[in-house]
Amino acid sequence: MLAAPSLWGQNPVIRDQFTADPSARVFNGKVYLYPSHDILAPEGKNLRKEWFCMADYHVFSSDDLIRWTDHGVIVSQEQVPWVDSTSYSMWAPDCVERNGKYYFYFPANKKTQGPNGRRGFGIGVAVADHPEGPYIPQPEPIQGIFGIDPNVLIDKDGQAYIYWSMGQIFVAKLKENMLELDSEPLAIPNLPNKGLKEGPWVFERNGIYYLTFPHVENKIERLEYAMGNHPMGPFTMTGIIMDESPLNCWTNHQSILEWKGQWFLFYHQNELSPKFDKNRSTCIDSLFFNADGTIRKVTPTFRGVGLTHAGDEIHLDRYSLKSEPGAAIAFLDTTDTFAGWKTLLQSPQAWVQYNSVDFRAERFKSVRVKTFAPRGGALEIRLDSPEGAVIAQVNLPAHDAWQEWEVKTKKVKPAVHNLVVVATQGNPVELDWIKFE
Ligand code: FUB
Repeated sequence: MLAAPSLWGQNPVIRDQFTADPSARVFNGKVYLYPSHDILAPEGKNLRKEWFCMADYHVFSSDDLIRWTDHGVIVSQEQVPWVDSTSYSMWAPDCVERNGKYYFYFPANKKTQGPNGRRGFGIGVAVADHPEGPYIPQPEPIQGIFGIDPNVLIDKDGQAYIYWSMGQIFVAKLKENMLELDSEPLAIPNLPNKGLKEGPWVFERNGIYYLTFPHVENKIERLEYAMGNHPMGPFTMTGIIMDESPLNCWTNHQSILEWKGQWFLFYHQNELSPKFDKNRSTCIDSLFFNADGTIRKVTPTFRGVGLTHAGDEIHLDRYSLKSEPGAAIAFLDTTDTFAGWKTLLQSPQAWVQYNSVDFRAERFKSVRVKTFAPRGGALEIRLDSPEGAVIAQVNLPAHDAWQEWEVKTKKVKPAVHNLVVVATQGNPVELDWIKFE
């Protein structure tokens, strides 16, 4: 059974569970997201409380990058014969399609010891007829791989390559059956020697092969890339795709895809778990190339990608811009971060701007606003910029519980607009959302 779709189009994109290491793929015109599923270590299982804990994988799909449907669990540690089901080690996966079959690659701790006496990580494959499953796991992991973070590229000539990491980044050819190696693993040379490298994601654009990966150049991971002319390299280190997390999340992990003419970077942050960076959430931002094929650095945003329909709840805490100082965000409920955030307009003329709101489909007559303002206050809603036309004014009598207010709006040209909400009085106002009706 499908879970109810989540409707955000803002970062993070999934808000009812933690989703890390997002591998995004386009299958049959839709975007499918195969992340790992962070949880808190369950009690009584002899697990490290401060470490990664992952028991299964969900798959999500979207046809607009805004509405995501959770198709539920596709593979769990209990279901795979070779996986140590007490290890909670189902780390970063990937999925590719070949000849109508879907191959889901995932790392996990093995039950049995390898030739080096270590249990360690193997990489398994589960196969399905549809991107959302059901997936049938192979009885054994891929022979010849000891590592994590599988990523598969099927090149234009049909040859498939698998990349993974274990200290270094490795590549090998895959056989036509997508289940066995067809060459000895090659440790990819000329990447930084110092600092952890993991999470390879390779894609091709205009004949250039991009090897992207998280790397600890300083204290925590940042996203870097190298460019080459062949899936097996040689690659030349080229630059940084995303700097270290402003929230100090130790890991990051990326996938990059083109969809409907735009390139996107999928990555993760710990914004829904600021105190524990092993509970991470998928974010999406647009990615652009320079004329010479190099990648422009991506700055993480709250706003994310896609339009927000004016008739939906517009959560301005995922703002595009804000006044400094005077505007801030905070969790609605610090004991339940999945409930999201509120916007705090704390001084006169404090404002937040939220870009790309779609007014094209309907004529709206009023706007509904949910606020908390114990001393009362006043808001103005302006169009396109902080100095833009005022389309609504909301006077707020003092109220000490969250309350909704509805006021008439001026006519809004049916187009995509940026919205700005300004506190026009000195009293602090907390804002949950606004929506047009
Ligand atoms: O999610 C567990 C590990 O953290 C992944 O396998 C790495 O890429 C890092 O994101």
